[in-house]
Amino acid sequence: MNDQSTQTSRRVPLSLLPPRDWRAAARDLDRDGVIRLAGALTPDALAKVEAAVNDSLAHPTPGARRFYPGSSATFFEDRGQRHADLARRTGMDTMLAALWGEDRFWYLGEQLFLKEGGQSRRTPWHQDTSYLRMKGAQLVACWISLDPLPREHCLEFVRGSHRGVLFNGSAFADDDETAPLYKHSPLPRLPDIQARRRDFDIVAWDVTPGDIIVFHLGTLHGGAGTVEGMRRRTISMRFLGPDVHFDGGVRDVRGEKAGNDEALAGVYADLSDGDPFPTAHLAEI
Ligand SMILES: O=C(O)CCC(=O)C(=O)O
Repeated sequence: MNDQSTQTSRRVPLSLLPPRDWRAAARDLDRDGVIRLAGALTPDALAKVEAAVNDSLAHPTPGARRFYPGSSATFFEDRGQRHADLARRTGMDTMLAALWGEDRFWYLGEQLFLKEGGQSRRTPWHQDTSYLRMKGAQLVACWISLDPLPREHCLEFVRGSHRGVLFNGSAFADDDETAPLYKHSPLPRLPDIQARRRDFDIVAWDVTPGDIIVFHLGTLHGGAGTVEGMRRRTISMRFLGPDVHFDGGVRDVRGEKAGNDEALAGVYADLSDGDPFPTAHLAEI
C-alpha cells in the first residue's frame, strides 16, 4: 500500500459522518469563501475538540498573547501545531477530502482564542493570507466555537472577499484596527469595515457547538467580542492542499519580522513566487 492509500484508509468513512450534500458545500465555499457545516461534529468528536482546546488553554505556548492588556476582559490568543491528530480523530480530514475531492493535504496549525470576563473587544477584520505567503484555493480554516454563540457574537465574513483584494494585515492596534502590520508593504490598508458595515456583504450564523465554519484564508473576517457573563472559546484549525503555492509577489516584506513570517522565515528562504508550497515541515493528514 502506498502512503496515499494508507492516509485514505485510516480516515473515518464519509458514510459515518452526519450526511450532507458535499458537492453543494464545495460549490458554496468556492463562491462565498465561507460555509457553515451545521452539526458536522458528532458529540464524541466535539468532546475531543473540547478536551484538546482546554488542554492547550491550560498549557499555553511561550508565544501566547493577551491582546488589549488595558481591558479588564480577557482576550487571549495562542497558536501551535499540536492538534493534527485531532483532525483525524474527528473526521475533519474526511470532510476536507469530500470538499476538495483531494486525498493529500497538510495541517498548517491551530490558533485559539479565548474571550471572557466582561466586555472584550472584537477581533479586528483581517485576512489570514496577509500573514502568510500562500496562494491557492485549497487553503482553509475550520473554525469551531465550543460555546453556543448567537450570530452577533460569531465570527463574521465578507462574502466572496477571498476573490478580491489582498490587504495589509491588521496590527491589532488599540486605537485603529486598520493600522497596517507591515509598514513597508505595498499591500493596501484594510478598509474600515466595522465603520461602514452596510457597504459590505457580511455573513454570520448562530453557532451551536458541533458546527464547523470553513473559510478560505483569504476571506475577510472579524470576530465579535463578548459581554458580561459570556465565555467564547474558539479554535481555527488550518489546512492546505497541493494547489497552494508560494506567494512571493507584492507580499515581499523583507526585513520585517511579524506574525507568522518569523516562524516561517526558514521555510520561505530560497522560494520564488509560484513555487509549490513546501510541506515537508507539516503533518500530512
Ligand atoms: O474567533 C475569533 O474571534 C477570531 C478567529 C480568527 O480570526 C481566525 O480564526 O482567523
